[in-house]
Amino acid sequence: EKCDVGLYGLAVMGQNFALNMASHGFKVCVGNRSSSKVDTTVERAKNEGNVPVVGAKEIEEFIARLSKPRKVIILVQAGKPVDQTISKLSALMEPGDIIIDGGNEWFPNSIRRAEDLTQKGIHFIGMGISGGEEGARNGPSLMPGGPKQAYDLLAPIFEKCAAQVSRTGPCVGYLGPIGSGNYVKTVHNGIEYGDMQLIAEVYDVMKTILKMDNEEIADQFAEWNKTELDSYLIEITEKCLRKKDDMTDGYVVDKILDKAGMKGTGRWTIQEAAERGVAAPTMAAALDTRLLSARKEERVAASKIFSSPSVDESIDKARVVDDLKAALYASKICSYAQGLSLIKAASDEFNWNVDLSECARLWMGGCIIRAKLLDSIQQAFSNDPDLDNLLVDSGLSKEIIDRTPAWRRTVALCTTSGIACPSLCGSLTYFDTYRRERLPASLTQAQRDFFGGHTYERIDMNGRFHTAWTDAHRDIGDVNHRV
Ligand code: NBP
Repeated sequence: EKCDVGLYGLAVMGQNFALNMASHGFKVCVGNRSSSKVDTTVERAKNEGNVPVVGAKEIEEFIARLSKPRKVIILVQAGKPVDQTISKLSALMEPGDIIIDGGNEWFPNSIRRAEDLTQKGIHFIGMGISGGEEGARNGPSLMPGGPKQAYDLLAPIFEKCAAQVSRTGPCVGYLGPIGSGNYVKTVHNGIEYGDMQLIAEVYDVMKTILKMDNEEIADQFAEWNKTELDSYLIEITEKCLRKKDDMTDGYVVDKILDKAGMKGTGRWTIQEAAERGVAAPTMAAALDTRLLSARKEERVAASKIFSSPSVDESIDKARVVDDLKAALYASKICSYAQGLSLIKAASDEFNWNVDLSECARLWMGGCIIRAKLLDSIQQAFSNDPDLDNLLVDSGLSKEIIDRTPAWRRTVALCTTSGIACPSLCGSLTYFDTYRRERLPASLTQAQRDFFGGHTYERIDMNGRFHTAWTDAHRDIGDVNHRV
C-alpha cells in the first residue's frame, strides 16, 4: 500500500511533523539525507503510541512509496540544502506531483524554485510553520502559499495536523500564490521579535526601577495572562522567571549571559519593511537591541564611563505596574499594525491578495505569537478588509486612546531613569506620528529642495515646485518655478 504523504528532512521539525501526520491516521513515508535519522524516526513512531511511519533510506525508494499525485514535504535547512533536496526529489517526480517546503525561507527563493518546478509540471508550495518542536508534533500554525489546486489536495492533511482553535478552526488556510506563505511567516517572526522585546522592557522596568524580585514579576505576568494580554509569550515569561537553577543557587534567568542571538527571519522583516516603504519601528528596535546586546564586552567598558541616572525612590509601584500593563498592550497593537501593514504592502506589490483577517486567524493557535489580541485583529480586518491601518479600527482605536496617558508616563519614566525602552517608545512614536495631520516633513522637503533641487508639493496648489532659496542659488541661475 502506498503512502499518503512523504516527509523529507528529519531533524527537529521534520521528525515531529511526520509523527503528527501519522498520529492523525495518514500513512507517512519518511526520508533524510543521512539514514540514521530515518531509523530514529521509525523507532520514535513505534514508541509513541502506535503511529507507524514507513522509513525509506534511498531517495528512489522514498519516491516509489508515495501514492500519485505525490506529495512531499521537505523540512531541511533553509537555503542551499533546499535547492539540493528539490533537485534530487524532482528528478524522480512527475507532472502533477507536489513539493511543499516547510522551512523558514526567504520568499524570493520560493518564487524562483516554483518557476523552475513549473517547467517540469511540479507544483510548489512554500509553507511557513510556527510552533517549534512542540507545535510541529501536536499542532503548529501553518502558513501555505502556492498554487490553490495543489493546496486543496493537501488541505485534508494540514487541517487535521494544524493547531485547532475551537471558535475559528484549524490554524491553516490558503494565503495566496507562491512566496506569500513564506512572507507571512517572516513577518510573524518579526512580530515575535517585537513582542519579546516589549516584554523584556517591561521586565526591565519592574526589575531595575521597581526593584521587584523574580517571583513578584512572575506573579504579575501570571495575572496579566488572565487579561487582554493573554498570550503564549506572556505565559512562558512567567515560567522562565520562576525557573530555579539546579547547578547553583538562584534563578536560571539571572545566570544567563545577556547576549541575544538570532537566526535571520527578524532581520528579513526589517529589510523587507525598508524595501516596501513600511515603517516598522517596534520590530526594528527589537532587532537593534539584539545587535547591541551582542556587544557585551563593549557595553561593559562603556558602563565604566557612563553611569545611570539615580532612580526616584518615591515611585508609586502599583501605579507604575498598571501603567506598564497599559503601555504593553497599546505597544503590542502598534507592533501588529506595523506587521500587517507590511504584509499588505507586499501583497499589493506582488498581487497576492492576502486576507489579513485570515493571517490573524492562522496565528491564533500553535504559533509563538498566539494571543488574545488576535481575536480583535481578525474582527477588525473581517469588518473592513481594506482597513488602512489596524490603529484606526473603531474597537482598537478606543483601546489605544484609553491607554495613552499611561503609555506616555511609562516611556517618560524609562527615559528619566536611563532605562532604554526602544520598542515601547518605538510603538508610541509610531502612534504619535501616524495620528498627526501635519508633520515637520514640510521642513525636510524644504531642505531637500534647498540642497538637491528635489522639488516639493504644496498644500494650496497642484503640481511640483522648486524655490531658489538664496542669492547663492540665484547667482548660479536658479529660479523659482513650477515643474
Ligand atoms: P535544521 O534547519 O537544523 O536542518 C537539519 C536538516 O537539514 C537535517 O535533516 C539535515 O540532514 C538536512 N540537510 C542539511 Br543541514 N543539508 C542538507 C542537504 N544539503 N541536503 C539534504 N538535507 C540536508 O532542521 P530544523 O531545525 O528541523 O528546521 C527545519 C526548517 O524548519 C528550517 O527551515 C527551520 O528554519 C524551520 N523551523 C525550525 C523551527 C525550530 O524550532 N527548529 C521552527 C520553525 C521553523 P542530515 O540529517 O543528513 O544532516
